[in-house]
Amino acid sequence: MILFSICSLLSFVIMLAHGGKLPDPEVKIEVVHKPLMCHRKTKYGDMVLVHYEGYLHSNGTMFHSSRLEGDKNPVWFTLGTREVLLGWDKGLQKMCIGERRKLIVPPSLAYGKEGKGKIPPSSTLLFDIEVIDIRNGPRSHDTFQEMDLNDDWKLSKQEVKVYLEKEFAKHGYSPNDTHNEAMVEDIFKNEDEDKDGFISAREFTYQHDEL
Ligand SMILES: *[C@@H]1O[C@H](CO)[C@@H](O)[C@H](O)[C@H]1NC(C)=O
Ligand SMILES: *[C@@H]1O[C@H](CO)[C@@H](O)[C@H](O)[C@H]1NC(C)=O
Ligand SMILES: [Ca+2]
Ligand SMILES: [Ca+2]
Repeated sequence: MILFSICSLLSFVIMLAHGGKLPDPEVKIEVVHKPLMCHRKTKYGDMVLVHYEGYLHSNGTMFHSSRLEGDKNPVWFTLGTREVLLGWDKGLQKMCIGERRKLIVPPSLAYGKEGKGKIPPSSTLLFDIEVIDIRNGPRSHDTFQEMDLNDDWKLSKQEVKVYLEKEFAKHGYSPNDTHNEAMVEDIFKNEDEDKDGFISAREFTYQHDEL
């Protein structure tokens, strides 16, 4: 009992010491389920496949469910690139395949003061999210290393071609050299900015603005 009150006194004092400045808005994360086996964890730039439900935190109204709405398929997104809500980018790091989390996302990391569609202005949201699959993002460091066969930190046309051939084969397309070579030329036209005949790591990871 005495220990308990000392602890709560301590945390009260710590709270006072932090008083004055408001902490950055944070996502509250609750791990609902974590699988025993975990071969890889989500990280910046990964493509992540999820099923999710979204609720208004105020009264629990569900505003979206990937399991019940649309084509009922899970959805892919790229983590950490603001393709989705900031609350997701922050709250879905280091997750295993099969892991489920509840996120409580403040409005500033969701739809803000304006709200959107079914979501009223300044809404705190609750998401229930399950990770179904994780893949290397198209521009990830891992993808670059996989493509860079001789580890010289740049991609030759040959390396890009080999990668394309592998990718096409993986998806069941019959090999077509003419087509692949045309694609490689096209890729280099766009990505090899300094025209030295190689795609550097910097050129590769740079996100080109869509025109
Ligand atoms: C929950 O809140 C939203 C937004 O304020 C409102 O539109 C909805 O009717 C509420 N639902 C219930 C069950 O109270
Ligand atoms: C290979 O690709 C070229 C160029 O895209 C196309 O014209 C040709 O029909 C393709 N050949 C085969 C066998 O699919
Ligand atoms: Ca190389
Ligand atoms: Ca280059």
